[in-house]
Amino acid sequence: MLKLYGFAASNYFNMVKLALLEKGVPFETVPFHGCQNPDILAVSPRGKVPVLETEQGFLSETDAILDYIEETQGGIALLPENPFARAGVRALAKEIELYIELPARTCYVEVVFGCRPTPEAIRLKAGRDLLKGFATLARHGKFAPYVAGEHFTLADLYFLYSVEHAREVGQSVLGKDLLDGMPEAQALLDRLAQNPNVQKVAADKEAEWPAFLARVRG
Ligand SMILES: N[C@@H](CCC(=O)N[C@@H](CS)C(=O)NCC(=O)O)C(=O)O
Repeated sequence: MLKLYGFAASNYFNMVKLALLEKGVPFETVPFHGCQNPDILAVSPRGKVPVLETEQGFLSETDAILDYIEETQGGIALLPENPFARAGVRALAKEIELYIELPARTCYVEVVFGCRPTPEAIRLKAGRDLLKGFATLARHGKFAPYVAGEHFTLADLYFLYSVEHAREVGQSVLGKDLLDGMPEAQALLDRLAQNPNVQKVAADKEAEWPAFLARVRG
């Protein structure tokens, strides 16, 4: 059986977890925190979460893991059949990762974890990058009703698990809600919040959040 290593407070872990739940693929979770200890690096070369253990060995990097699951497991497809449409979904997911999740992450320590302040130059860059990232999503996302159109895809996983903290960062560094002017995106978040698997992932995250914060702050 597949084993998913990570922790419920991790947004990347939750992307893979929701993919497995939506597809109905059986899996076990293994508690695992990213760091630079040799035993962790033996499993995850950059010391990051999530990791998927398969019969053939360990896989890291969320996009590679999601592609592996898509290619090897049954259940609902999270990528379209048509190669051009598949590439379009991957482009949307990559844009959300590179231009929304990663710039927001530079301010997580202050804004999401409530630890030390972020240097001003990094806050300014995060704000500039996030404005461009959300403008990209507004331009490219279809939200009809899902990010890439009619069907739930990998782009929705990146959207759902990147936007919440990115909005918190936007509020802190720009003093605005980055989804203002994107009512279809908010409607999609509301729709996804009704999904029982999304609710399960959220409940697991909420249950783990206090211990995770204590760990990060310690
Ligand atoms: N590029 C990685 C990013 C994963 C990532 O940043 N995971 C975080 C937790 S949400 C982590 O492991 N952080 C630990 C660290 O950076 O040391 C992926 O796509 O899986």
